[in-house]
Amino acid sequence: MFKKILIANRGEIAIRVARACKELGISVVGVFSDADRDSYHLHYMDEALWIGDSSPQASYLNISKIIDVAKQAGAEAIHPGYGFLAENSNFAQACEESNIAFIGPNSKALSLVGDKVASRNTVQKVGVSIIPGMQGVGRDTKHFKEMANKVGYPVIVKASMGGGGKGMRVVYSEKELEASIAAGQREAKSAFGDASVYLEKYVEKPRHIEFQVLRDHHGNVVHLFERECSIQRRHQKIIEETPSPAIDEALRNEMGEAAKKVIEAAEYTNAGTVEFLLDGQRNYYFLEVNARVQVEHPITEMVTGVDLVRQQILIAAGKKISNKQKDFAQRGHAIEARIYAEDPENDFMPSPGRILYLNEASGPGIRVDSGIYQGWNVPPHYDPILSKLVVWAENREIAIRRISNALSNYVILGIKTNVGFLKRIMETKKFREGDYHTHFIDENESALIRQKEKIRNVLIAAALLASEKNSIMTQTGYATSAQVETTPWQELGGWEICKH
Ligand code: MV4
Repeated sequence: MFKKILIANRGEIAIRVARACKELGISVVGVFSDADRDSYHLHYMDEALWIGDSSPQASYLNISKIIDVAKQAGAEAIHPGYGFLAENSNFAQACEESNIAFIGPNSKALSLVGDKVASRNTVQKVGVSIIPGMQGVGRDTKHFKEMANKVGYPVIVKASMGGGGKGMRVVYSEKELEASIAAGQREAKSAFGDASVYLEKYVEKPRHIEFQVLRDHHGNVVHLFERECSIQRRHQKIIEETPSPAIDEALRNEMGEAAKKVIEAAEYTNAGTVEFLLDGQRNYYFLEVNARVQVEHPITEMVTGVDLVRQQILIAAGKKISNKQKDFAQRGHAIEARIYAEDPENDFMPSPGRILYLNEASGPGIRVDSGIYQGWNVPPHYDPILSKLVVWAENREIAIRRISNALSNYVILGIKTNVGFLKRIMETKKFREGDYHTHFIDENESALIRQKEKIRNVLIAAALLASEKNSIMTQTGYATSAQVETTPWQELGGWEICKH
């Protein structure tokens, strides 16, 4: 087993990984940029090394610097977390060349799953269904036109080296096709340094369902069921839950087995996620492999009892997965809501700044994976995720009430957050019924965004009360989960102005 692991990340995920290391008796080396000198993740490290100035390029994306500090600290392995270098095959290769274990798949598997066209071909060979479309990259306009006519409009043009939604163009008719190809190529070139694009049938209003898979270096592979991730905005997931309200036992087993086949075909090791689209007729199609521990991994941990980060470390150290597929089961229901420093009323602009007051939710069945503390200044340089509120309950209905109450009790003052927005999603009829798809937020955005006027009036009233009566804000009760309509007062969390 490793004695020392370097965590090449920051924020809540760096803390999550540090916990798994400590529980294995492994010491942890943290890294930080100039912007992260006071960051919470450093409190969880046995030692911490500076890797560069505040820009991600100079620090958390700086391959040679991270390898250097890992060597300097004597770390035998690097955990990349998610984002930054987590799926970068050059980074995995640099680790391999330096004899440092990269806690993830090897560089060859990373290259394969990073190439969406190559992945489609690999997956098709093992008999897992892919969305009808091109086998390779598009050659010329004629090739695109022929394929579009074959699969029928609408179609979607995607970047071969893309993923996560960048470089995608939906095309509704032949007259838009040529311009969309050109635009897709330009975007792909600038985002991924590779202009190749391909075309497939566009699946309208699908659900996004992904399967968690683990595969060791001895050929053992298991899946840990699905996560439903359809509640997203501009390709950024917001709420995830498991089990998915959309699939039954038979379909779950079939998709889980398909996910394992994908991972085997790619000769992929460690933890990975196989993404599928599910259409309105319950047909599922392979979309892509995410080669990292994902932001939403805790919901799988809550219903299976498996510590995924611990498993990642054990697999990287060469250990065998000792359990068989039949040993795993889903128990109860888990939901995660991602808490961001952003302003839903202002087009979700990032809202960095000082956290003046923080009271994170707690209670039975509540887990908060957090990277923040009261008094900390959220820097503007990175992804604005602050923490993740995760709940477990016996069933979906209770889990929704539990997370709704927990959101009411989650108080962050000083910066704008999406907490109220998340709570309003939980209160919609469609979410409660489990009847939603990937366009849920787009279709309901205006209803989900608080009326500016209403909240402004409440804040003015609060300020007046506070100044005139020399009162302070005191935490008191909380909104009841039976409440479907929220008032701005409730969105302040369990607070009221009290005379002092
Ligand atoms: C699609 C699609 C519909 N049809 N492909 C978005 C991110 C990337 N992983 C692939 N994505 C999509 N590919 C076809 N042929 C719709 C999406 C999509 C989506 C997928 C998953 C989760 C959220 C999404 C939001 C919009 C579009």
